Amino acid sequence: MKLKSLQLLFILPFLCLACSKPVPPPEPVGPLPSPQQLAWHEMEYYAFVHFNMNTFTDLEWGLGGESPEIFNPTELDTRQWARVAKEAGMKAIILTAKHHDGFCLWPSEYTEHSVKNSPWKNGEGDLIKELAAACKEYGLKMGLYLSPWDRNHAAYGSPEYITYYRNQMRELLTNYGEVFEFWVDGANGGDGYYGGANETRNVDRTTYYDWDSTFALARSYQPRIVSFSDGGPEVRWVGNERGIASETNWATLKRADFAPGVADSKLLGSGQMDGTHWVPAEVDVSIRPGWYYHESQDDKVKSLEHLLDIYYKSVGRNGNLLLNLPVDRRGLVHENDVKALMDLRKALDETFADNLALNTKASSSNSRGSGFEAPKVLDQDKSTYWAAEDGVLEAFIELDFGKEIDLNRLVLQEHIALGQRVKEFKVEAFVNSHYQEIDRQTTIGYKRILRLPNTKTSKLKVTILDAKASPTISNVEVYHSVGEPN
Ligand code: FUL
Repeated sequence: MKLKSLQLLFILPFLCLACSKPVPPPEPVGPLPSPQQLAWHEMEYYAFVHFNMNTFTDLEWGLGGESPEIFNPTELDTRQWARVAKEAGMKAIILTAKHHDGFCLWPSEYTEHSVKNSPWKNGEGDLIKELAAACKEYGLKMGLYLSPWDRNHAAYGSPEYITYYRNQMRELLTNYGEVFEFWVDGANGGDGYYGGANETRNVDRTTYYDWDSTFALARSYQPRIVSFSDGGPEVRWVGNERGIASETNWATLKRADFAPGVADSKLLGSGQMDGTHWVPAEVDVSIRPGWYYHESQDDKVKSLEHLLDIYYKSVGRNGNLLLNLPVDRRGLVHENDVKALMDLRKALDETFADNLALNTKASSSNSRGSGFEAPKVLDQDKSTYWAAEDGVLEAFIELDFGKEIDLNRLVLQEHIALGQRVKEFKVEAFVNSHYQEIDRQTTIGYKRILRLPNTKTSKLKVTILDAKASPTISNVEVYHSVGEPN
């Protein structure tokens, strides 16, 4: 008898294992990101480069009648751009292949208004080719900005210009290897040179380009590309050029209500919880006041404090940061900008060096079971996550540090492959033997970074207060920044 019960004790766990069904993952809550968009989210921080005719005319918007003779960088070095971007921790460079004045940085077959008629390399140069090679060498991705508005082209405003625009798009997206992002801005129509007509031309921004077909063409040339504009289709503008995403930032949008140049900037900032498509926000901002280089702004490079603030309000608010570097007349990222970038990198590296959540104990008020328990938020595996049971919209995760520690930064990530869910959450610290609220916020999304007050605590609790469906959290990190202004 004794032997029998012992045997049973031994066999029982195996029997249970054999009969217990694996816990299925939660059902996704749409809209969902595409694989391209998931890869895009992980890029987080990359460079914009505004370098073109305006660099030499000291303008922000050229009229279109500038002579190609003016374009003449003396020390152009895309490898310097790529080295700087890489050392700054950026993942890509997006270049203004053509801005509103219409000058092309590659020898386009469809116009004379390009580098081929400039003194740079005796008209033999191709800046896109050079950038593609430099990005490849430094392990960066390349993106291209092709302004829809063209103040140089004689046919701007007519159907002929759309053919021209699409031909140029094809050149850029088929001749230079992989392009990760196609960038379309919203400025469109107005005064221009227009082949010498020197007049005002306006277009219907919603219909003129037939954007659905134009973006479909981009995808046909580069299946892994994401296209950016005020309303996506894959990546949206954040609604301002100050480097600030809204605190509430849904990656979802009612896409049909937006078009390049037709956008409600407030809605672009927050996204729409009930959006029909996954269209996450990209935060574009320049490291100087202007997008283009102006010597007069050499001493107006943003301070470390300002750049850190931008980082927390972009990457820290579920947006990607596209930080613009106005390459100078030599064709180099200016020394002052390089210094600012490296200072930012150093500050971020110091702050995020030591994840205090590692080796702590994580528990939760609810979990859907095996494979979805609280410690999954600490395993540094982006494919695993803590999930509450279906229908449970309020639940917490608690981290027990085992001793009192100092902290002031919290990183949270949702498992967005199953949709963005969290609507509201609070953060509490265990101070003087009881929990005290230290922050309360709305959305999380791909990534949320909170600058918390300096706090001494032995435990931290993150409570999801409301969500579109049971929360799925893939990552929690805790830090103590000492060098940064808090
Ligand atoms: C805007 C343009 O008009 C600016 O010149 C700049 O390129 C900015 C990034 O996009 O729409």
